[in-house]
Amino acid sequence: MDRQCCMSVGGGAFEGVEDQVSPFGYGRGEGVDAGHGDPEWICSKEKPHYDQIFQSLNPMDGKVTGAAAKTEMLKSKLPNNVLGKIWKLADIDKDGFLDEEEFALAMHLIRVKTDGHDLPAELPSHLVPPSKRN
Ligand SMILES: [Ca+2]
Repeated sequence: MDRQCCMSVGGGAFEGVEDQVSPFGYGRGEGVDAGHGDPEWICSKEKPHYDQIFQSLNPMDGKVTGAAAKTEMLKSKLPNNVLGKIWKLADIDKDGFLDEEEFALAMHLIRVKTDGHDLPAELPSHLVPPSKRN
């Protein structure tokens, strides 16, 4: 052994990520957790911007088709399987279309993912659009 093993030194500031001791642990109000506990729907903040994109996709009866939404979502350069997952989370009523809120949610989830955060298996309740919470 002519090299000191870095592992024996300890993680320093990055130690304890698993048990949320460091600021890099999961559940620090980032990624899908952002907006948890806020009275306002997190997607509302960026919604005017998302609405503009939504309108540019020629919505019919207030909804955009899967094909139109897909074209926009592909611009994120995320892989198809990731976008498919985002679609499933965002199309809350599973009608194969995205309304204005579902679209904003899809855009939000794309942002979460491109920012390097993980996507949830199921949509956390604070991300469900207000109009779809019972
Ligand atoms: Ca829908």
